[in-house]
Amino acid sequence: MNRVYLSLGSNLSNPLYQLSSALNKIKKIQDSQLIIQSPLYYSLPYSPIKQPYFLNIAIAIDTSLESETLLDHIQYIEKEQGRVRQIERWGPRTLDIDIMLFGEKIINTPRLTVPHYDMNNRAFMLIPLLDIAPNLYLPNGKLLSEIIDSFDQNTMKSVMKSPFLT
Ligand code: A4P
Ligand code: MG
Repeated sequence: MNRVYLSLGSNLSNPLYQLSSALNKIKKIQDSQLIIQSPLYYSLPYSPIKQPYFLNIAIAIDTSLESETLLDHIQYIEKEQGRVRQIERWGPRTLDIDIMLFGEKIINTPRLTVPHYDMNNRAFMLIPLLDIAPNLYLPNGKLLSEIIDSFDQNTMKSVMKSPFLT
């Protein structure tokens, strides 16, 4: 059994609906159990491209699935609800589910890089993660809260707790 931390984000097609629907599907993944979910956060897009703000959440699940089997499940969920049909073409994805951490494992396969390759720079991933795992050490031996302490003020301000209940 591994404790897995997932990051969910959406900035299109009713993000609140996208996240709650994804959570309901994650709860039904076989051999897995949802342990805890963070509050919901608004976050400014971490991207050079202008786009709407995101809603982000972090969750912990316990799973006895192999990492790539779990990835199959989350990609199926993304596919089911993650794209909106626009006129004559598929629009941008409305749901991102990333595996931040998979137990203590370090994974580098063609399909999977864990820990997530850029999570240490992403306040929208780490701040919700801190809510659900305040004493977490990352596989590089660093304490999560210490990484967040080193963020500058602008990075911190890019992520705000949402008043929506989840
Ligand atoms: N893959 C490898 N490692 C992982 C992992 N740890 N978890 C592979 C999940 N997937 C992983 O993913 C492409 C491939 O990565 C998958 O097929 C899988 O095998 P993708 O999600 O289709 O790629 P993408 O999202 O188009 O690109 P990328 O680089 O993953 O985008 P990011 O980096 O995830 O950025 N700003 C805010 N505020 N909030 C957000 O949620 N999200 C993004 C997406 C950008 N800015 C954001 C947010
Ligand atoms: Mg992604």
